[in-house]
Amino acid sequence: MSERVTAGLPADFVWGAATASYQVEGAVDADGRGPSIWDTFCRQPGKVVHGHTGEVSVDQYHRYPEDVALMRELGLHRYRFSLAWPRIIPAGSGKPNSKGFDYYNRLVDTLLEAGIQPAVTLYHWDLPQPLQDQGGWPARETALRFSAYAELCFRALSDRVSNWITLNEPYCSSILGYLEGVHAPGEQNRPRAYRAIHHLLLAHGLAVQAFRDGGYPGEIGISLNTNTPRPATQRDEDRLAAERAADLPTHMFLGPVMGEGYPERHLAAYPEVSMPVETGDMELIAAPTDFLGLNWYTEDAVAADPEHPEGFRVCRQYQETTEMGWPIVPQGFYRHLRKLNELTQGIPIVVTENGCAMPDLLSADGTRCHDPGRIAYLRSHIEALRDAWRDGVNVRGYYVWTLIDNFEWAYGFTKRFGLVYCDYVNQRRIPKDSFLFFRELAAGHE
Ligand code: IFM
Repeated sequence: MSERVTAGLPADFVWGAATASYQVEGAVDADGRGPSIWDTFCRQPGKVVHGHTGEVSVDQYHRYPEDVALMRELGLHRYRFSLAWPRIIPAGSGKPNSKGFDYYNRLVDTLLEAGIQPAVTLYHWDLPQPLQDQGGWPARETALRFSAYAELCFRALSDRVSNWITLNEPYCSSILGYLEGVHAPGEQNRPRAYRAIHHLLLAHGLAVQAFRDGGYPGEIGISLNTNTPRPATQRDEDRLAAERAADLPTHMFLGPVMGEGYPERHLAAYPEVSMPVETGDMELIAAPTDFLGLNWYTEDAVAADPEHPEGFRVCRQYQETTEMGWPIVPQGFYRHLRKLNELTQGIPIVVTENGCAMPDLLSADGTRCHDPGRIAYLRSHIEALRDAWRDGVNVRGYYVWTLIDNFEWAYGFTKRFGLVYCDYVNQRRIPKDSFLFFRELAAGHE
């Protein structure tokens, strides 16, 4: 008999599932919520496939009791969700909206009654639109506003919430949002994107400082989508290309958080960029966190390319891909966990996202949903994580992305990542086979 997927993981290993406010809540006009940059972006023609928006999505704002019941059935230890800043402070700064907190109080209480610990992300991309109108993340002021918002959240929820994540994937907020223009707010401007990087990291540092100064109980960290591409060949130039390809996704974010500053080699490739660092910023950003969150999906192979400002190009790969077109490379997950453990000098790593969009097959009577591809992906990645743990990586938890199919940003509802299928016509929830697989796994049977 082959060994259990999770054999050897510690008894207190955390099994969770993650979502984000704009992706699941819907109810964008309910109870005084203000507009976010994603509401604006979705209204611009051609930005989101089929003109989809998060207006209704899976309506978790109203259907959270049903979703928490599903989480309980799944045996989750923790549910990671994000707070919508525009629900809590509709204008981004100034007067809070107590009805925004009412919702999160209801959600947190329902989770706790079900025996599930909340893990709260403060920012998962839904910046209040008024703050974007005042300059967005390229403006330093936004970081200060974030700090005030974070403090309000700690005060309101820390009697029941002890797991906090400041930012989710600041790479996406800055690079996809301000350089590539494929995420809100849809800008394409490298200097502004890099200013956004610094102010996002500053926002993180200020929130950690507010958390420590307030003496709130529990743990705080940041979720980064770092990755370390592999060289396509063992030639020296390809190895160097692979190192350089990690500069932006990994070292521009992890470097400052680990107290090592921004990677000079990367910045030198873009002379038009200057990081708006003020005295004391780097110390704030480097304040120790209790864990590092890792969001990981795929690994690229890269080769040298003298035409590229950073000297690399992404190569074709033979591996099968998910519906996102992302190659499935569980060994890459193992490699990256090992690398990250080195880079973070062993502080606890929590995988705050991993999962895949895969074809789902609904049974004719609509009661079952078969997704063998997702089960295979999850199994192979959790085995890679288990092997990394055995080989000394201090990885303490795993949150699957995601609990339920939802609004996949620029792809709208065309990509399904959930353990639960959602029929968007009638909001019916149907647990997929991968839901049953994950339940076995969290229970220690698989
Ligand atoms: O859906 C996203 C999530 O919001 C952030 N990390 C990647 C996921 C899949 O693309």
